[in-house]
Amino acid sequence: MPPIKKLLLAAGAISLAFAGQAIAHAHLKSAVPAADGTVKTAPSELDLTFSEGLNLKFSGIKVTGPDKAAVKTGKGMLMNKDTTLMVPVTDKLSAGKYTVEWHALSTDGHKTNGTYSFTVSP
Ligand SMILES: [Cu+2]
Repeated sequence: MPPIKKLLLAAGAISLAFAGQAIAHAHLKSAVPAADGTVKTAPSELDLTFSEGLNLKFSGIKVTGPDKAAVKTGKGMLMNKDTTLMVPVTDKLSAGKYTVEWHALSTDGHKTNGTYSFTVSP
């Protein structure tokens, strides 16, 4: 077998292995306000519920608002058997679109991250 073909096979096997593992990691299952959702009242906290328990020390969110301005958030805490990350929002959110960048370390030691947005209607 030519070396390049061996390499491609190995790469394929590795990506398959990762794809299989990814199912067991902490994925964002739901959020309040919901991902891609619109709320009429500015939220005073964000709740992110994951498929697995999290390690609080290495999990968190970064929120940015319209004009890419950083939104002040408080200290997060875990609920629901450590699967829900609750983060208080210190700033009063005005109308606009907000982006939540999250990162999580699940109790099985795997890191995941993602981004979603929600909108506060005027
Ligand atoms: Cu995992």
